[in-house]
Amino acid sequence: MKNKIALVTGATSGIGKACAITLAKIGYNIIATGRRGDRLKELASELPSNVDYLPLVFDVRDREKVLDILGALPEAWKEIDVLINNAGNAHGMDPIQNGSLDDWDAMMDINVKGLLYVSKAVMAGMCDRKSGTIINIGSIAGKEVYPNGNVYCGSKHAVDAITQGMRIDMNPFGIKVMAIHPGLVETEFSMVRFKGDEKRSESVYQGFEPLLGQDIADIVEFAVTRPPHVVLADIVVLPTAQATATIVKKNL
Ligand code: NDP
Ligand code: 8X3
Repeated sequence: MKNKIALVTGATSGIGKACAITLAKIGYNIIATGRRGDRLKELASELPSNVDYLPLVFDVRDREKVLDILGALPEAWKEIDVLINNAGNAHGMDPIQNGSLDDWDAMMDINVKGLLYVSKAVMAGMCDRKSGTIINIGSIAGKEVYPNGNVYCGSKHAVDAITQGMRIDMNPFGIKVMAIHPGLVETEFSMVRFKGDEKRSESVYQGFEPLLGQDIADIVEFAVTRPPHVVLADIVVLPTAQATATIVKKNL
């Protein structure tokens, strides 16, 4: 039997990279996407040799490119079984009256519209085949709103609502739709949010044990290995030290 296929967006670091490696280890052929082609090339050496690998370099904001590239996949890669919509980031963390328009555009264009473009390209085949699993990576920021989180929280609340809408519309096709909403995960996320400020980024994860990308990948593995009649619809996962988006027990 041929391997199933998983497409993971934002597989060049953090949660997406861990998901790609984990899914490969359980026998999925992997399509990994991101803007940093060098990182996608390096990922090849971290995947087991018994699976196939297709790296695709594109920006999820580029609607035409997303639809062109995913609409013209090589024959052997067309039937995607699992889509992990993971690409995304926070950009800036300012009171809304001081927010940067560029940051707002980035978050809405990547986290919301990028997820929609990729989904649009992949859902058509899943609907035809009446099979597939879509896992959207949301956030605790999609369940709560916290000070200065304004637009990032808005983008992740949108992911939550879009996931619920997808689950309803995909229901007649038997397609599983789920969301994982993590709390604090130590990745490159804070370096992006704080625009390369290492000290500020490191301080986010100091004084407690944050989640790692692998913790999210473990949930993905559990989700995709459930029997056909089971979908994990909506998962919030936090570090034990975290109670809400803003309450984190730190020993500093
Ligand atoms: P990272 O910064 O480590 O990874 C982000 C990934 O998204 C990278 O692979 C990056 O690839 C990709 N990406 C970002 N912008 C684009 C773009 N325009 N086009 C294509 N790919 C893009 O962060 P995380 O792993 O933490 O983040 C992954 C997801 O998890 C995000 O959706 C984030 O919102 C969510 N999340 C993160 C949490 C955390 O605390 N870290 C908690 C809750 C949710 P490249 O730069 O190569 O394009
Ligand atoms: C990332 C986690 O708490 O910074 O989505 O919003 S948080």
